[in-house]
Amino acid sequence: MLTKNIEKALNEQIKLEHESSQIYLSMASWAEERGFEGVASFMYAHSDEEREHMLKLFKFVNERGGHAVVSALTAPPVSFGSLKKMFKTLFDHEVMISKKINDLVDITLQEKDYATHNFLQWYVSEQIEEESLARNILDKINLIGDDKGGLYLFDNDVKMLTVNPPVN
Ligand code: OFO
Repeated sequence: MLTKNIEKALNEQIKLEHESSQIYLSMASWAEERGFEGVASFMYAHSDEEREHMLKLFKFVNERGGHAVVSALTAPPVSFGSLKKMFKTLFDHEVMISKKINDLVDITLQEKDYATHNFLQWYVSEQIEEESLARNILDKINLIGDDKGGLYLFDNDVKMLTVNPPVN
């Protein structure tokens, strides 16, 4: 059984994962409109993965006797400036999400909820992967700068990247 405090914190994380999905969907749209098909398909896939992250938490809350809530979401930005700025936004977003996961893990320890603590370890590992992938992409794009040919190759490369293994 979840304590009210943990149920509330998990529902906040559900909202954040849902918002992550929306942010990446908006990035997909921005990239697709500019002809960056590889980046767009990476963002579409990433958006789906974030929805999976949200659902995994959602089902856990209900399984543990809580009530998973579908909340209103904050709309993501519509425009991202440049590919470089967009991937910096993505990286910063994932760093923020890692911090939220860590805070959540902290609450489970305070409340001695070891089942939720154990469940959250998947997210802890996931965030290591997400941050490292975002950092690698940022490094690449920083090397390329504004070179058009480089950006074309970069777009192709990004298409080959996957964020994570399947959730289950
Ligand atoms: Fe759900 O990991 Fe990214 O945000």
